[in-house]
Parts: sequence; structure tokens; C-alpha cells
Amino acid sequence: MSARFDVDTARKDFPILSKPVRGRRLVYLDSAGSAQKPRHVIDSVRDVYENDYANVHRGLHYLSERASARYEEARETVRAFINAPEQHEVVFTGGTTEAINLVAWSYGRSVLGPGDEVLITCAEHHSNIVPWHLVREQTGCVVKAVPVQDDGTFRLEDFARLITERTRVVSCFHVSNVLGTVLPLRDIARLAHAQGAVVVVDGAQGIVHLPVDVQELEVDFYAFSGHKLYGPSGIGVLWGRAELLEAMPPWQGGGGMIDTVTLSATTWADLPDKFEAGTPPIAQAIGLAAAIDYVSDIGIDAIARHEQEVLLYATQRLASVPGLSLVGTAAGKASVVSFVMDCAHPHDVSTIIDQYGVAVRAGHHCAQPLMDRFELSSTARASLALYNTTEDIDILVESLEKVREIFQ
Ligand code: 7TS
Repeated sequence: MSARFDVDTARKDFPILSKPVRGRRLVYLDSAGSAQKPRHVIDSVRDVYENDYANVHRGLHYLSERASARYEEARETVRAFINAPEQHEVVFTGGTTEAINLVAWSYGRSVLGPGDEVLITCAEHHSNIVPWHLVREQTGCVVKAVPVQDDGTFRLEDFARLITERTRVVSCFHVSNVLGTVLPLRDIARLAHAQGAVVVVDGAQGIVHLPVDVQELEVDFYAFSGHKLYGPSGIGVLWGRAELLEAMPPWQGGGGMIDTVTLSATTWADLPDKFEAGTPPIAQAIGLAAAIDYVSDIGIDAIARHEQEVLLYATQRLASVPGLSLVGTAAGKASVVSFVMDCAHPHDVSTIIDQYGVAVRAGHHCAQPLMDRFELSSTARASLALYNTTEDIDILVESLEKVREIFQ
């Protein structure tokens, strides 16, 4: 792991960053939406298709064996990255959304009954709200939400108050995709476990900015997507404790997840195959492993330190733009900066600064309950990745000055 991180060198690893946008330098500040890909990932995906591609776990021929071996090596790479105890606890999914749906449909539907409680927070992405609403319709469970303070902070005492003996599941983000707030997962897990509830973590943003050790966090499930971690889209991970996954029924049926099938009955395969029905995202899993290798080579701590420097700079510069308000200023937050301007709607802000090559996301960020809480319909959001620089922030701030000139 390198102690010093050189952002200019790292930027050269990402081919897209040197392509002009509207004739200007690309300032890509939408990595919370999806991150750009380093050449190492792009090359590894191409390499699979050029050299080692076939369906996995089905053929006994050379290419199927090669593809299967690489697919399973990818699982080991993920296991090591999150320090999961066992390789078979790592289930490949299509993304965070599918991973949370797996937990909701399989675990949730089997343990939840009328009046049982699922505790989320008011800042969840819709993918950690809607699956629980769907399961509520089937089970009669109750979905409650932990409130947020004005600065984007969550109070542990609110978790303590809302986790009761009726709570069966606590499902919450690691890093908020709107506020950047980091939740104290281990403290939450201890409160939940004391009441016999399990903890599901939406790690879509957490895995990108923080070192994740699922054993140290003491959580029960951790879900994330490849595409936000510099890997391909269409691949994600659900890690779960073996004893929980083993007791859970499959939620999708098909090839690859069975032990035996007759016309009248099916028995399931062991973990992790039980939860991987159908042809999995093969090249994508291998590409995700390449992304993890890339990130691990630089060092997630070095990346986090760099991002924190740029975040501090961005926070200070944006706070000095007249009429701009930051949404989410919790201490220790990760690299997501949401803001609103008094002179223009976030959609207009985003459209105008796009003319200067600046890509930010504007909208509700799939977190409508959080928007309601702050009485906003949307925000603009600059989200950072390892390749962002203070120069990117300077260009962002200059382009926001243009917005002010237009609207005032
Ligand atoms: N959870 C969080 C916290 C997220 O930020 C996202 C995606 C998801 C879940 C869903 O991930 P997926 O890969 O399954 O789609 N967030 C965003 C975003 O903030 N802007 O675009 C996508």
C-alpha cells in the first residue's frame, strides 16, 4: 500500500478523463452516480472476452473451466477486500439494489410477521426503502425511520430509542449519497443485536470511500455495487453471515441454483450458488475484481486521505459562493457535497455548468423522503472520487459564478 498518492499519475489511468467535453477539460463530479473506469478494469473485461470467455459452472470444456476459475477468483478478491470470513458468504448480484431486494425478499419475508419492525433512516436511497415497503405488503410488518438533524447528523440515541424488541431488521446506509454522513455501524449493530435484530448495510457509497471490514463493523449483511467502485455496471455484491444465508430460502429460481430438480420438487445448491440463479455477470465480476485490485494497489486509506483534502477544499470554496447553501455538513462526512443556490433551480445549475464541462447530478438522488425532510425538491450534488483535484473544484466554483451572473 503506497503512503503517498499522486492524483496526476492516477488520472492518467482513466482514459475518459483526457477526453474533452464540449471542448473543455472534463470535470467529473458525479462519481456517486457512477465512477469512471481505469484502464486496468477496461483491459481486464476485454481480456476475459478475448481469452477466457464461456458460461461458468456448466461446461467441462477448457474455456468454461477458465471462466469459472476467474469468476471464483473474483469472489475471493471481494472476500479479502471486505475481510469476510468465508468465500461462500459472498454472493454476486446485479448491484446494490438487487442485493437489498435479495435480503428483503428472502430474509425479510421469512422472518417478518405482522407488527414486526424494520428500521431504516429517513436518508435512505429508494433501493433501501421500496423493497421493505414491498415486503410490508406481504408480511404486515412496520417500517420505521430514524430522523436526521439539520446538519445531516444522525443521533445514536435515536437509534437506541427506535430499536425495540419488535425490531427484526435494521437496514441503513454506510455513507449517505446525498449528505455524505457516515453512520456508526458498529454502535448501531450492537444496539440491534441486543434486541435480536439483524443489520443490513447499504454500502453503495461506503465501499468507495472507507475501508470496510465486515467483521469489525459487526454487521450481518453488506451490499454494494461494482460501478461506483470503478468497476463495471451490472455487478454487485451481497455479503451475509453464513449462518443467516444458509437458513434463508432462495428468492429466484433457475439454472445454477439447484441441487436436483424433478417435475414435482427442487432442492437447492449450497452457498453461494443458491442465490445466483441464471447466468451470472461473468466478465463484470472479473472486472470488479480488477477494480478492487486497482483500489487496493493505491490503498483505500490513501484514497480516503486524498478525497478528504479535496472535500475540505470544496466545502470551503462552495460555502463562500454567495447564495449557496450546503445540505449536509456532518463532522467526518465522506466525499459528497450537496448544495442549493438561491438564484437557480438545481436542474438549471447542472445544465448551465455542464456547458463548462462540469458534470454534477441534480435531482432528488432517489432519496425523496430526505428531500421532504429538508423541504427541498432537489439539490445539486458534487461527488468526489480518487481522480478529482482542487482544480476541478476551482472550475466548479467558476462555473457557479456564471450561473449567478445569468440569474441575477
Ligand atoms: N444505495 C445508495 C446509497 C446509492 O447511492 C445508490 C445509487 C444505490 C443504493 C443503488 O445502487 P445501484 O447500483 O443498485 O443502482 N446511487 C445513485 C446516486 O446517488 N446517483 O445515481 C445513483
